Amino acid sequence: MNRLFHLPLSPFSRKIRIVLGEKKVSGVDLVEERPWERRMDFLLLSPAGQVPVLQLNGTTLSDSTAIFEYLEETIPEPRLLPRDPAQRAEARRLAAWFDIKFQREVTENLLQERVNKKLMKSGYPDGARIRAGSANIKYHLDYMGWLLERRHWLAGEALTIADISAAAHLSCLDYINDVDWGRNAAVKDWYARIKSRPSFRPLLNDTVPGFTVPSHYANLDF
Ligand SMILES: N[C@@H](CCC(=O)N[C@@H](CS)C(=O)NCC(=O)O)C(=O)O
Repeated sequence: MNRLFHLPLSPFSRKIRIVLGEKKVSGVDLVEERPWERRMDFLLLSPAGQVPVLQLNGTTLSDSTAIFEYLEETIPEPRLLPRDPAQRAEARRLAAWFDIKFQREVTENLLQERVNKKLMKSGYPDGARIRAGSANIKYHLDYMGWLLERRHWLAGEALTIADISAAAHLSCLDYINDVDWGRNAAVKDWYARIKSRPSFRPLLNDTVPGFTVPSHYANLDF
């Protein structure tokens, strides 16, 4: 049985859902896993206790970058890493930018405080962290804008894992209305292009009880 253990508002889970969609892998059941419950059967699959975990054709994979690399190697088309080594390095640099730097400076501050704490029933949002996340996201959107005024996609002329990682994070933050799309026209145009891809659309139907999405969230033209 092919399964993806995920959480609807987990950027790393969304990243793998988009990759599976781009590579046209069908027949993967989505299983919602609340990692903080530390379910023993889940820990046996994922010693880190984190989503996503992908079970595909008898192989169990965890860590979104390891999963992505596995899928890129076993299902090479369409490519999500460029053929040229320098361009490939650029795509990996920017994917890591979002998975590590953006995650630490923005996603952890906003999503953790506004959503996860509520789901985990682990206290009240920390205003200082929310202010830090709200301030930091501006610099990241400006940097994305700078790139997208020079390139069609974040790492060059083709869609890569960098765009997928970035969009996975931003879509979670958009769910809680924490993205100012008016800040940069090139970023808004880029996100509208990603949003309308068939691989992305299923994500926009996710709902998390207790959180109301802004009206533009699932609107493909904003
Ligand atoms: N480096 C990991 C990060 C995964 C991650 O942080 N997952 C979060 C949800 S977005 C999680 O499961 N957190 C629970 C925990 O760390 O206990 C990846 O790329 O898959």
